[in-house]
Amino acid sequence: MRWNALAMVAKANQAYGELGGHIASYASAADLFETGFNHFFHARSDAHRCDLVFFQPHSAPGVYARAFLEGRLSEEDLKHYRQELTAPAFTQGSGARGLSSYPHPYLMPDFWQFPTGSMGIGPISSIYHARFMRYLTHRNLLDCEGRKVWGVFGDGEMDEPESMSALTLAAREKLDNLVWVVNCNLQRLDGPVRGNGRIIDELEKLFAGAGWNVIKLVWGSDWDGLFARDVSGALARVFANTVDGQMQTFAAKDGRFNRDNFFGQNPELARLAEGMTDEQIDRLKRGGHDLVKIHAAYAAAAAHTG
Ligand SMILES: Cc1ncc(C[n+]2csc(CCOP(=O)(O)OP(=O)(O)O)c2C)c(N)n1
Ligand SMILES: [Mg+2]
Repeated sequence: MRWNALAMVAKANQAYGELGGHIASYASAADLFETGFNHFFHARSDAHRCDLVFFQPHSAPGVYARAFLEGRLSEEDLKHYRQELTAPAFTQGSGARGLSSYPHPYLMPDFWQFPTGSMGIGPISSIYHARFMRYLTHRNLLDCEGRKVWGVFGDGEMDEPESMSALTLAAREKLDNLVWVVNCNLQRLDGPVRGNGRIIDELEKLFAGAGWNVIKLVWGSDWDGLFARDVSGALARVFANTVDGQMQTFAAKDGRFNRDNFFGQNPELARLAEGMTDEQIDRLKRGGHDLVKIHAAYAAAAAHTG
């Protein structure tokens, strides 16, 4: 799916260089989306009236790539990414309908539930939808018990005023039917989200302060052993002092660089990494790319009450 998403964007831009299409965003969010699709998001069925899912707009290529594997979109549709034209002259009789840049129920009514393309619209809409579903249930108008509203958003998107402005309403109304997944890849189009700070800590404070239950999924499983052996807290301390700009450098460099410059910061840390090869250090994952940890976080978030 990552490959097809990338190929779709690259081919569209080969044909028309001005189309654009965000290659890195879905690559970063793929594990977050797929864990949701495979284990948590409910489709409409006799047994379930369906969840509502607000997808990060510019990760749409990944959702199209998945729909293609499911047989819901054709190869011709994929070839018309960001070229949603229905006139036969444009599609050369291929039957392709084209795929809109961003989720858009007006352009693709049988595909997308909500428009999210203007960043911040998805976050605030998801809160009001969750609240309205509660309203319907409480007044016996429609039973929305067991249905969730999910939102998968970006860390840069959290800078939009709309993303933040209804947070306290969600807590006040105890909207435990609402789950947000904020992909803190530390990156936005124009650079790091917080070069000299730590976006995960900032967001934790903002959301917890507004009354939300916050789960930070930071480390992949292969860090568990290191944290267990770190009896003095050296690892936790060094991370607390590493800002996002530095984290991006560590992520971009290889195992040798990380042994020297990350674990090399003091003897305690260097000892922790002694039993590991450079390749193992290179492969240490962040939590957002560890399917087991993502599943555990989603399950905990979905089960939270109040
Ligand atoms: C209101 C608004 N402003 C600007 C944009 C253009 N835009 C698209 S993606 C993006 C950056 C998104 O960063 P982030 O939310 O961190 O997502 P990532 O790609 O890192 O997953 C911007 C500024 C937009 N879609 N909507
Ligand atoms: Mg980002």
